[in-house]
Amino acid sequence: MSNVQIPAGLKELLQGYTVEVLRRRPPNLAEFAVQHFTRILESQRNEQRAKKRSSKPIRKGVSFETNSNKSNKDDEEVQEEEVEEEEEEEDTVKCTTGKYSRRVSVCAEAYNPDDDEDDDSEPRVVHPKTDEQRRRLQDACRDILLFKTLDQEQFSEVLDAMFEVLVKPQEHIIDQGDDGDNFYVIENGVYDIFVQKDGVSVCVGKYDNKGSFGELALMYNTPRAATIVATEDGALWGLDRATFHRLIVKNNAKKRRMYEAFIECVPLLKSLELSERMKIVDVLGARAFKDGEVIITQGEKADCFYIVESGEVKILIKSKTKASLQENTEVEVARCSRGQYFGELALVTNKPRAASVYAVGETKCLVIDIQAFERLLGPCMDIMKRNICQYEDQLVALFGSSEDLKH
Ligand code: 1OR
Ligand code: 1OR
Repeated sequence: MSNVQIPAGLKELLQGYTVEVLRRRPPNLAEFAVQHFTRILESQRNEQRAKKRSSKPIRKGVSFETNSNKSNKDDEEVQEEEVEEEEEEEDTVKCTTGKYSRRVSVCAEAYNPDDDEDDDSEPRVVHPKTDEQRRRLQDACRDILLFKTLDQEQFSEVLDAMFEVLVKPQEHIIDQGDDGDNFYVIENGVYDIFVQKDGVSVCVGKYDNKGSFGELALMYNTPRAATIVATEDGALWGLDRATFHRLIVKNNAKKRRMYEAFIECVPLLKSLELSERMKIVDVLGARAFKDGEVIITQGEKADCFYIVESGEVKILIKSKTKASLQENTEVEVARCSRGQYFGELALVTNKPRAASVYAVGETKCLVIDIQAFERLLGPCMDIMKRNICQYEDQLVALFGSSEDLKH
């Protein structure tokens, strides 16, 4: 027996099964084992497809502008490979429940988070992880807005289902126009966002070592809305489409019910269509702050926008040269309460935060990340810019000149 080799991953696989048995106490262990391991196998296939897909565009060429110059032969080869891939996937559909198969027609399915009742009875996806992997995953997911309204049990199901994806420079994680397979949380790495404009791929932003992407195609059954390319070695955590649907999309129905009435009353969002306001609800996160807690620090890099849901915040600015004020003294310049917004200035001007913001008493804020802000709040930009002009006037009245502000 001494020379028997234990295959890599066996321990984790059996541990994962044991944990699930203890957690769910199934009446038939053998039947549950078949379901459990089938689900792992399906997710592994799904993961392999994701990797294959993300490596495929490298072959196609990283330079977007030169894509149209590809020879016909290249096109044919790529098409043939795609046909082969689809055929392979059809095989997978035959021998599984089909839940993990890639969609054939992305827009055929109407968006209705409430109508897929069978989702709840499905066995959970579990990708066994080492303690070290789980710790890294938890760190990466701590500030993910889409996870903020999940309860403890749902969050832990999400963590169980996530799998690690290591990426190389120039690797395409997502290609605009493709069907959605996974949602991704960034552990590290910088990722450029490209969007096609008049047939040319334009870089419209980037993710810098934090955040998440790939939720839109899964939420709305639409083709991928942007291309995401790694600019350096990086690590991501993927969440398969079925689990995303079962936990996040279903939770969105609850979120809409919870925030619809409130969002309707936010003056800034009045000019949006109801469907546009609901899209904001789908991607927002909720955060609670204690009395005196810092929400924004003046001078820091900005990555999100806030709306006060309850309580109050005070906004303070540091002055460095005004004679009557000591160096670094903070002066209160404004307060925001329910329905009012803050944190837009740095996102609009692309500068560091212009002021610090603190909670006054227990305060709850709705938070929207910079990508969703740019994507969804365009129609409200005029109102925000008008208010920003008022900041300038106030600034001059208070400090004499905007040069006196220390970022
Ligand atoms: P997805 O599933 O459509 C591509 O796959 C992902 O890129 C998308 O989900 C978002 O998570 C992410 N417009 C659309 N999608 C974006 C954008 C974006 N930025 C990131 N993603 N815009 C850029 C905003 C900075 C608007 C461009 C007009
Ligand atoms: P931010 O992203 O720069 C701090 O982060 C936020 O405080 C800022 O966006 C605004 O949303 C908010 N001057 C600068 N920022 C202000 C001001 C302000 N008021 C609110 N914020 N002034 C007050 C005008 C009544 C001018 C100060 C002299």
